[in-house]
Amino acid sequence: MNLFIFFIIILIVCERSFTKGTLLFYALVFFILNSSFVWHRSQLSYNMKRRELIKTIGLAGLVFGLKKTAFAAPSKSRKGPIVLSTWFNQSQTANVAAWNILENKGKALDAVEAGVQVSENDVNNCCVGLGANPDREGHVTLDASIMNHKFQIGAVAAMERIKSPIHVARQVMENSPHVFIVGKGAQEFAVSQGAKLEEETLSDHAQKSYNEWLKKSEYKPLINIEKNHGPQMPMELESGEFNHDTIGMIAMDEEGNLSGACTTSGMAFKMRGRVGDSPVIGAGLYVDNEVGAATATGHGEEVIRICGSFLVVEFMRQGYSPEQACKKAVERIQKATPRNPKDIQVGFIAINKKGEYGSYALQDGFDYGVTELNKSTYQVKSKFIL
Ligand code: SD4
Repeated sequence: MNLFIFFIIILIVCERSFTKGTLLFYALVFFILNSSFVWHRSQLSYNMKRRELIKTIGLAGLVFGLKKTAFAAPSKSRKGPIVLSTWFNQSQTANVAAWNILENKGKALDAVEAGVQVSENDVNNCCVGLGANPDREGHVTLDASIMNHKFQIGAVAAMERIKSPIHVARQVMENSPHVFIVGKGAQEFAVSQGAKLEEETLSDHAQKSYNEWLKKSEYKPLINIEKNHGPQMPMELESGEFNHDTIGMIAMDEEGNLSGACTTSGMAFKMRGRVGDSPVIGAGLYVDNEVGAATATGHGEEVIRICGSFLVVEFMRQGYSPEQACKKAVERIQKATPRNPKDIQVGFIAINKKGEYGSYALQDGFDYGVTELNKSTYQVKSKFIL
């Protein structure tokens, strides 16, 4: 068999996925090797000497090695570490916790976990952690997911009385043979990992909102906490602080590795057992370390419908910028939803491997916070399509 055809077959067997770039690369390797072979054949009257053969194979090996280094190794971030998270008011404190880790050359995974834990620990947060609004039967049920740069994932859903669902999600990822544990099982797993089973009480603001909600018992998620307020999602707390929503955080560390975390109490006054997008890998969160990361906030049913965060990452893989990728995913929701798009809100944030980031929302009002080198956390108001 022609040596070079054999060599190309070996390359193809070694490499399972093909992008346009990969195919072009193989074409180039084949061209170089084949030209070299033809030249040798003419020079050596079809009798290739062993020494020349070794040289040619060496050259091919070198090219193959260079290809692996250039395309597959995690590239170093050009911008240094960066972290972004949904809803600026949460980002201001959450990103700081993440940044403390990133600026000390810590890992993106540790940063996003520590970052979103700030919101989980904030008893005044309407929508994250045990202080958040309950379901329609008065139970606070929490969802969370985490993903690192090696496609390792962990998630919990509908978990009650455990303070840090993101930490349990990480323990599912690292200490269990599974990737997703829900309900009572998630709670038991958390306790087995050392978590304290907290009292089942509502925070003062959640109790007040719930009492208010019980008067009508209507399930009507508000499209945008930034523009609307009421018993389902009080915009302003008694302290004067503004309430915000699910926190999704994505980060790139000094090494250029990406990770993400997402944690929420879900939609206030949801049906018992309802799970949204936040703990569903591919919906509320996705990370592909060769491409980028994305996370979502808003009506989880709509994000799940289109595998939202995965879709954003796939659009970035196709070459779209983070903002364009988010926009295309939001447009997909607009097209796919059986509801009136004006009645729902969804927002995505995304970052690519170069450290470029962006967002898009269905409606006005979504914002997020970004923290990077030599800059304090700044607000970015998302563009929107309606
Ligand atoms: C959910 N996506 O459970 C979450 C809630 C949220 O803005 O993000 N609200 O559907």
